[in-house]
Amino acid sequence: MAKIEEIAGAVEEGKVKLIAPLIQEAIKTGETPNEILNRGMIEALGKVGEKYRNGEIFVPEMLLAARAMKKGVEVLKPYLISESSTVLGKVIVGTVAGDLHDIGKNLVCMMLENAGFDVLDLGIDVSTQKFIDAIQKNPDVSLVGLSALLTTTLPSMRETVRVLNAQPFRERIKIMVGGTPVTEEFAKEIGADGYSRDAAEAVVLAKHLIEE
Ligand code: B1M
Repeated sequence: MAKIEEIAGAVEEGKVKLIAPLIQEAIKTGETPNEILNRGMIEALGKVGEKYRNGEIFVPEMLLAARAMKKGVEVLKPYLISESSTVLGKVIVGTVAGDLHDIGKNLVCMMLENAGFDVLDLGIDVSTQKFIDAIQKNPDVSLVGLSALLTTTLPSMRETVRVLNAQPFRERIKIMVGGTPVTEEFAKEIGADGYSRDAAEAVVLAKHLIEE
């Protein structure tokens, strides 16, 4: 079996201990870090989501798969990160209130850092007030990124953007949003400045927004 398939299997089955050696072996055999991340891990987690939706697995299995994925990202990080000498700007990122999903948000943070952004990650379940406090404490922030993975936390995203839009600091920041249930239309409707589908697009969007 190809190493990438073994990695995907280990993520799907939540075999955390197998992940690091499998990734190291895959790298040795010439697989690229991006292939390992996309085909080995992100796709596998997508399958886990489908199985959960179909009632084939439950939250504990989903949690184990998430742990395996996190371990994998940790092992891959040094291969994915390249030291950037320029600082493009400071960005505050967080998963909105009520939402505990952070794997995608962490990838977005990693890619933004990689591209030269100074990233302040507020974590998960971030209240609107926490976003406001962080923006006020960091007057050099030019970008704020909100992530949501649940249809039930889209209202939190909407509310945070609504409150941020009414703040005196709004003129100096741009707001970008993302996460599976978020769409371009939703982003426009709630008054965010931009939406991106994945971490790579988030970097393109972030660069575009700070140049505007
Ligand atoms: Co949850 N979960 N989960 N989950 N989970 C989903 C999201 C779900 C789609 C599964 C399903 O039903 N098929 C479903 C949501 C359904 C819906 O709302 N319509 C769901 C559910 C229902 C739940 C619970 C409610 C289950 C329960 O308790 N009954 C519960 C909610 C907890 C809460 O948040 N309050 C829950 C819990 C969990 C775990 C804790 C077990 C775990 C999360 C662990 C963690 O994150 N630390 C988990 C997981 C792992 C998933 C799935 C399987 C995988 C999510 C993931 O990490 N994907 C997920 C199914 C799925 O997505 N297919 C599912 C990989 C990641 C790389 O992709 O996060 O989409 P993603 O990020 C992408 C893009 O979306 C984008 O870029 C990223 C990288 O390319 N992006 C941005 C994300 N944020 C961005 C921000 C940006 C720009 C782009 O700009 C700022």
